[in-house]
Amino acid sequence: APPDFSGTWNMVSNENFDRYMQSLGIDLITRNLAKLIKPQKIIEQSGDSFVIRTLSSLRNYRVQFTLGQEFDEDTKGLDNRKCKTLVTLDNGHLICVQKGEKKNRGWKHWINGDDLHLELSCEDQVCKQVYRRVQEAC
Ligand code: VL7
Repeated sequence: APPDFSGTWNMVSNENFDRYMQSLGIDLITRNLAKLIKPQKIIEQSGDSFVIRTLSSLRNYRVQFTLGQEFDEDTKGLDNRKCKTLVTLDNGHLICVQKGEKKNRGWKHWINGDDLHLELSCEDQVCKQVYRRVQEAC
């Protein structure tokens, strides 16, 4: 069965985030603030439809999509670019391609136990993040 990404997930590790942000042209002051935060992901999945919220004290970002349907993404509050974005599910991996000004841009999510993995790519940089599931009260 395909995984259910739904839930609340807290960041536990973040590798190469600074160079990923540099590849997106994020200024030094913003990068230094962004490196200090540990965002939370809130994912709502129902069938092929997703809402992913990335929440932090510095910025919030929300993206909504249906698998296999390309859409216009505006990375407002992040690097403020427009992309043609497509997300697909391949062997339990949620794979996003963000076509636009930046080459080789996208991200991948997958689940391993209680961990949600995220690889963010832009140009020649890959940022590797891990989030841990927040257990809800019974
Ligand atoms: C994108 C941000 C750096 C600006 C603030 C940093 C605060 C918290 O694309 C992303 O997630 C996907 C997959 O889950 C769904 O949209 C997260 C975060 C990387 C790049 C830009 C620095 C300013 C980040 C919103």
